[in-house]
Amino acid sequence: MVPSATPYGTVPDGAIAVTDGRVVFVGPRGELPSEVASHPARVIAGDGGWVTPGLIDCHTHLVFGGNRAEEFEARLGGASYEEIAWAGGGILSTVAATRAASEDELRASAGARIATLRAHGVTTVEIKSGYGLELETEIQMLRVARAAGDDQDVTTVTTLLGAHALPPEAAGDRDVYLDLVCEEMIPAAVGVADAVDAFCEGIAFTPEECRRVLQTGAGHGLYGRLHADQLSDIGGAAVAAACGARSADHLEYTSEAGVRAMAQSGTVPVLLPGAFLYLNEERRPPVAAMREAGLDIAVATDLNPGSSPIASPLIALNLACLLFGLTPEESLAGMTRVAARVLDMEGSRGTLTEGAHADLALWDIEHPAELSYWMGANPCRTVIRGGRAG
Ligand code: DI6
Ligand code: FE
Repeated sequence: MVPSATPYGTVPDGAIAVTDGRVVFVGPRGELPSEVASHPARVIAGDGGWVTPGLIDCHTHLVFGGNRAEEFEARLGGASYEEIAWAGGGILSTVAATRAASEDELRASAGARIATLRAHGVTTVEIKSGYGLELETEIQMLRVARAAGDDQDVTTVTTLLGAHALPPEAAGDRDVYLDLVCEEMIPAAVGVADAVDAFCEGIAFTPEECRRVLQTGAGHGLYGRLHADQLSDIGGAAVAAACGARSADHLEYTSEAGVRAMAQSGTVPVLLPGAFLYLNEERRPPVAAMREAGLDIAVATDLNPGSSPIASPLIALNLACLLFGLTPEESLAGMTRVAARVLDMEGSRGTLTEGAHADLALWDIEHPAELSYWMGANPCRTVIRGGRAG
């Protein structure tokens, strides 16, 4: 999908030529350069299907041990996500299960989740740590994320989320834990992580604490992301913007001032409708204000065992439309071109333009709105990564 005045950037009866894993031509079939048209090394026929850039799931927590089906039952019985967190459950129960799992177990279960995403058109996935909350396990999660991506032939981007929750052994001493994150985890993550993230929330870390984490990350060459304004407005979006974070994610409670701050700093809003759905939230992110401010919006699964056990990127597209009012075109851009910007890959992935990586998905659909329209169907016929089908 090339951004243009044409809806979806559609090229009817189009052709794409690939050399050495990169797109070298995209346009009408009749305009294929003659040397390619007459001597193709290999042709994959579209047979009337649609080709889009491979989907980019720019926000997941898919490396974890165990699952939280019992917590799901408890929440259906009336317990709130925050009550469960304050009682030491929630994220901390996944921390216990993740610490108890072996590296091989984590790699296999993460690999199975990545394989599911790939089967639904994903060629790039961002994966966060945050269920170790101790140096060794946090770094192990990042290592596992990269290895599991390689196993499944999916490009991975990794994010250190040491500031996800306060671990039990910190015994409430926030400063000691933040020292561990900033003085040990962040330096150790250089080389295994691309970015740093924090959970800015009443049940997690304050704006001041998150600022420290993002600034320390930036000092080590890790760009920033922030879980912001998911359950309350504590000014998270503005903190992300002030720190020059590439994205602020969730944003249900973000104020107009927060939206303006993001527009000024170029911080991309990432919407995660799965978490909104599972947590039975009522407050919706300020999509109209974002559009008015000229912000492009990214969409992701937030795949995690607590607030968003959603392993389908297409369901996330569907929910972004149904729950947040995105158009199917905005939703698809949010998981391709805009998601690439979040991951510092703008122009090289998430777009079908000359020079971009040849990461493509081929769909058995008649209209691209079908990618947001079906729930539970999977029209993905083939995924091509780096020019190779598999
Ligand atoms: N917000 C979320 O939605 C995930 N993390 C976060 O900071 C949920 C993580 C979990 O509940 O395990
Ligand atoms: Fe998240």
